[in-house]
Amino acid sequence: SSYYENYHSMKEIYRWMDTVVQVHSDLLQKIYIGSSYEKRPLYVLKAIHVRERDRTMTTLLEHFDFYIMPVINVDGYEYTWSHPSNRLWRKSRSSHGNSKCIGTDMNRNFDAHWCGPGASHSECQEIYCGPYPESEPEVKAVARFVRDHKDTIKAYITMHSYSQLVLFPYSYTMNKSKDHEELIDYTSTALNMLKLLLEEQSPVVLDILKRYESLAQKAAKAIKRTTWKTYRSGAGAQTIYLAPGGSDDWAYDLGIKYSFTFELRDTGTYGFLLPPREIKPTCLEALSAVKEIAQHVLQNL
Ligand code: 0X9
Ligand code: ZN
Repeated sequence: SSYYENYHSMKEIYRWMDTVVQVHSDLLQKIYIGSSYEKRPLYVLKAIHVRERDRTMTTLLEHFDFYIMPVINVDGYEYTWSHPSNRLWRKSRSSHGNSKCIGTDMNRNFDAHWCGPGASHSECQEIYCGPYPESEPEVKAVARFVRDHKDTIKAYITMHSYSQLVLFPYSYTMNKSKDHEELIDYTSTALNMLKLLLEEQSPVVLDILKRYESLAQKAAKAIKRTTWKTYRSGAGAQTIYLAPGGSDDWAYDLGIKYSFTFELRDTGTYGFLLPPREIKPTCLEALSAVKEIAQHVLQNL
């Protein structure tokens, strides 16, 4: 099986980053954005425009640069390899003060209603928010990078697993964000009923209905077309649970309207231990959703 059909250690991922930027030096740049608690480097890959085989990809890359951070929790990820009994380690590997437990939940450490309901002040909890916002060097590095590029960043997507969801803000409150209607499927629910009532399948009607479909649902539908997997969409807090301090909500409140969390495969059969054979199709479907979002952003520029 190929490189993309397997899981890799941090060492292998670092090597891979060097190789791809070397082989595709016309397309990719490696940007150092800081270092982790255990002093591992944090990198972002920048994909710049170049002729691609894929036409939509060519168009998108003509208009946008893509910044990709393969791994944010480099220490935690390495720890899952060096300590196989902790294969599902979630948090960072930092220690603050004289705590008896290690690690902060990086997705509770961003400065967005930091440590409100849905996060914990207890160091030993999986959803420990850390001693203060951006206490984790990895979170600080990402936040600084996004802040420094906020005027040019049009969309932000953070990849997680698992549950097969396309989530948008907010997760720190049950309240709707001001862009809720564009992002969610309120219209599609209403319009699907209308479609049923009209029993109308004419291209004109379908086209009108399509234009009112939410972006998150469009992304979920792109996935459906690609691999036939079902992803649900909705606002984070309303769809799964209240969870403050996440990077998506933080990026949204910074002014990045199109901010999403993808919860990738599966829905619980294997959960966090997704079999390697599912990596490639999962990437393929996620990419189709990314493209759908990028196209929407392009149309609404
Ligand atoms: O709880 C989380 O951080 C995410 N789920 S996971 O199982 N991958 O840990 C959901 C994140 C949704 N967005 C925010 N909480 N902001
Ligand atoms: Zn996650």
